[in-house]
Amino acid sequence: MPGLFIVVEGPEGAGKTTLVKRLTRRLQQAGYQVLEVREPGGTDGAEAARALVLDPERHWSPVAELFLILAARAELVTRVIEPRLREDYWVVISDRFDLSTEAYQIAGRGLPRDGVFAANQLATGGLRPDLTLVLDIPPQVGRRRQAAQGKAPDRMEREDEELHERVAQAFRDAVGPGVVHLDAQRTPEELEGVAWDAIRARIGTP
Ligand code: T5A
Repeated sequence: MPGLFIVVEGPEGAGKTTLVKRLTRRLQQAGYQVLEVREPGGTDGAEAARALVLDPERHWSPVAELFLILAARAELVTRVIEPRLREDYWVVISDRFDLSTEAYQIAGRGLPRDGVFAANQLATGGLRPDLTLVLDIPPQVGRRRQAAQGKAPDRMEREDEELHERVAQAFRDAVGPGVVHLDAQRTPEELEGVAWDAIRARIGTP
């Protein structure tokens, strides 16, 4: 597809949302049309699934949690992301995508890799990010940043330290086509600079 699909990934509080907003501005200044999305979310149905899966009052089995997340992803991909990527000069930038499923549902919850990959393939129709920027940060540092914001923790944020350590390790270990690791303990300005370098390298802009 002619458009570019960029994903920002990492543990809780790594600075993903902050970076997505900064990169959106940079890309727009460079003349691209940019669509910002978050996962799970981005359509009415996907936002409803997000509210269900992150509701701290609800209990979901790991498999049910996976399917709520994948229901949201299927909606977002088919209704929003793919139509944009079919057009020139469009960049879709997503706050999380399928690497989060590997980190949380496979490494964190212990679901079987092959089954999760097959279900994700069905949900996405095989869509893969062109570039995945992984923000590496010790989970305690990210969670301290979140605590400083004073937000009520959601269902995932209430999980124990061991799960969050497995999740962070899975992000640190991630490799593959288009995967670039960035040190999330830099300042937001520095992080934006190195992320922009990675994007320029991918799109070939001098
Ligand atoms: N989930 C999601 C799954 O289990 N499986 C999946 O497949 C998917 C897609 C989504 C939840 O869903 C789960 C994982 C998640 O638990 P979310 O809201 O996307 O939830 O995830 P969070 O990580 O909880 O989002 P946050 O908004 O809390 O964290 P961000 O976006 O990483 O961080 P951000 O930018 O909001 O910044 C947090 C704080 O740090 C400061 C900011 O100002 C803010 O106060 N900050 C920095 N401070 C110092 N240096 C920097 N470089 C900073 N950048 C930001």
